Amino acid sequence: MGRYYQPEIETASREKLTEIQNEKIVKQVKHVWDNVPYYRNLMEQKGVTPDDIKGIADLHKLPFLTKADLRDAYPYGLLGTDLKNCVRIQSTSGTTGKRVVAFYTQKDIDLWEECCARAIVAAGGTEEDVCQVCYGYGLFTGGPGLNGGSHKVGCLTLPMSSGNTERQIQFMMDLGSTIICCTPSYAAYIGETLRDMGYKPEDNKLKAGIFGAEPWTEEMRHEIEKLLGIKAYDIYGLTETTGPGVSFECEEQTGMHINEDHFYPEIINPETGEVLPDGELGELVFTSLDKEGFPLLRYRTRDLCVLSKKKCSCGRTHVKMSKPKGRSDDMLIIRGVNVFPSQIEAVLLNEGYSPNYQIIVDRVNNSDTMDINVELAPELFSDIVSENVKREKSLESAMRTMLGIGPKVHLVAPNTIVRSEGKAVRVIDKRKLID
Ligand code: DLL
Repeated sequence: MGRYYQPEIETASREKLTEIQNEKIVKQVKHVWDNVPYYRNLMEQKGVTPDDIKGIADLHKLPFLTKADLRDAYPYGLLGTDLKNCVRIQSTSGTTGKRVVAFYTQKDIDLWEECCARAIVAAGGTEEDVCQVCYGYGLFTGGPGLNGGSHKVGCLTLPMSSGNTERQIQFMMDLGSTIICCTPSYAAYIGETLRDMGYKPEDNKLKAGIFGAEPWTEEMRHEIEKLLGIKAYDIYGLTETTGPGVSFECEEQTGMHINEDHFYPEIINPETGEVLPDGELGELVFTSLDKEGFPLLRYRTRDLCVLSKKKCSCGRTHVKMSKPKGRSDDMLIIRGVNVFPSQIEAVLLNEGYSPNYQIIVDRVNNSDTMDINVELAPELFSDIVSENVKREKSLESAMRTMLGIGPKVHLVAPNTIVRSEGKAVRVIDKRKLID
């Protein structure tokens, strides 16, 4: 295997790519119109029919899809084919109301795994490699996506899933892992643990890491590269489009090539929806060009990015996206888990607390922490310490059930959380995740 997994498409000329995209979008819009009444209805409201879409240049005529649509249509409303043709679901970590359930046919899985294989080959992967996948397996797309990609490349695949760092390290050292796939914060943690155990970077056989699912900075890249003695590659994706592998970094490490034969990207002004030219910062929107099970058109990711078609030294021609530079909604990513402040508010109200709270997110030793200060109403206030501790524990457990991760809850006295005159400041994010 050479430097590319699918050289013909990964290095295709712009003309060829546009031709492919034009052909696919016409078919895909027709497929969605015929099979997804929810989206057909949105098109009708906008007065657009498949006849209006003759190619990518007409894409702007189509309506957007948002997370709110996914919620409205939950679970089957955006399904693009008979359920009997689907072989898998994956889902986001959010819970009721915010959960995204995506459906895959076998063809969808194959294309997804090919996208991940492209990322692994771009990081130097071949059939000689031992690829340790420590993204979560299960509903989260990280483990299954990279696992499939690793198989396609022919690497010896270690389906470790996340956690149990001691076991991760034992397998890594005993089996000589050469590629590691996980969140950047977990990579840093593994690196620190190795160092604390007395290993030097040259003691492991790792050469590359494929890290994503959460924002990370160039500083963090350098730290991980130093700790593990590897080259660290970024990978991006979201459940709604497939999962990891929507885009990936090559050796130039100056942005992630979008697999634009499968996912057509646009950058829009998040306020007006207007499409912006390459080079401008805006919200990333994806149209899946060939997905059958969950064929989302013009899906607003809420990730703020810049696109660039500058020539890349790796030879790949696909457009590059910058690392996401923030979000146009209030979603937080904490230890790889997507968290919305509204979920926290829902738990508090459910449990009989006031909606006066503040979420403090930080990164300590490369691991995210989340503390929630919750103000007690005067009638709940108690100066019996054991009573408060009991309440905190019970709230922490309710939060863990809702969010999938456990924050630390601190009950605070009535009227101690500063009231804002404008929008309440619910989140204090002390992590410096954006360069
Ligand atoms: O995080 C898929 C994934 C798994 C990507 C493994 C990469 C590696 P979701 O849980 O649906 O899917 O979260 C998607 O995570 O909209 C971004 O805000 C964020 N995100 C994903 N990759 C990156 C990255 C997976 N490389 C949301 N850098 C997206 C920054 C990222 N943010």
